[in-house]
Amino acid sequence: MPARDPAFPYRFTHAITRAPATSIIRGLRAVDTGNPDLATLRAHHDAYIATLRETGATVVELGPLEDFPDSVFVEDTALCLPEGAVVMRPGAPSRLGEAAEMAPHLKALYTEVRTVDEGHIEGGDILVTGREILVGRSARTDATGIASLARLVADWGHRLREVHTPPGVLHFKTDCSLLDAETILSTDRLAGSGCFAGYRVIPVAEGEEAAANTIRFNDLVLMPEGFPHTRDAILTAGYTVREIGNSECAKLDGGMSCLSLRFSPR
Ligand code: CIR
Repeated sequence: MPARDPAFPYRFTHAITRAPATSIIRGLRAVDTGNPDLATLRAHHDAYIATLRETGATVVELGPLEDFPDSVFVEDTALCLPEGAVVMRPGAPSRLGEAAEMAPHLKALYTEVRTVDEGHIEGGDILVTGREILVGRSARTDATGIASLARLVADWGHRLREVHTPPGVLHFKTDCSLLDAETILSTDRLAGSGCFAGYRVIPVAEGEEAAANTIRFNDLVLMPEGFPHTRDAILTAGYTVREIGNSECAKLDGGMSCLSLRFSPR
């Protein structure tokens, strides 16, 4: 097995995004706070893509899928690793078909594409760090799905650690994100479980829990706008931050990580 670059979880040559469908107004949400405004959502999505491109990455923009209201949230359809991609098996019945729609696009960029074929697992529950892959059990991700993923990535040299997504939280990464191979931004309610022992943890400011879902993408940290205390904590720790509007995706429980698949295929 070739040596892995320790920066592999945050250095990327490629990203895949998907344009929001007009059907997104029927998208899943835990609490109804109103429908997203499509023009604003598209403007935020465009800013997100432009920021990914600013780092020099190639962004593959896929067309909207009207049959799948939540399909803008591509992260949940796959896990992308240097050695290959794994197509997920979303636990939300309305999202199951999104994974098959993603598979051909991954096959165009990777030589190895594998598929989870039992249980359920969504990409939002998976955090890849410099030393392991953390997978949160949640309402969308079950033990069978996690075991299936563990088998599929074992011969690529990846080790999975099962953890728990806090009750009432959609995905594991709703509450945390990777800032570098050893540093995690996390809410206190998640870090309090002890799942990040041995990592450096930067806490999300109290009352700003919705700021936990950021992405480190090459030299930038993309975070939702409107969370000044958490932004300042990330800046003080030495990262370069770009704030992106997320008011409309937030109505559907979506954040920065959900909007892209990020990878560097070998
Ligand atoms: C859902 O409930 O599946 C979508 N409305 C939001 C998915 C967000 N995805 C993510 O956090 N990875």
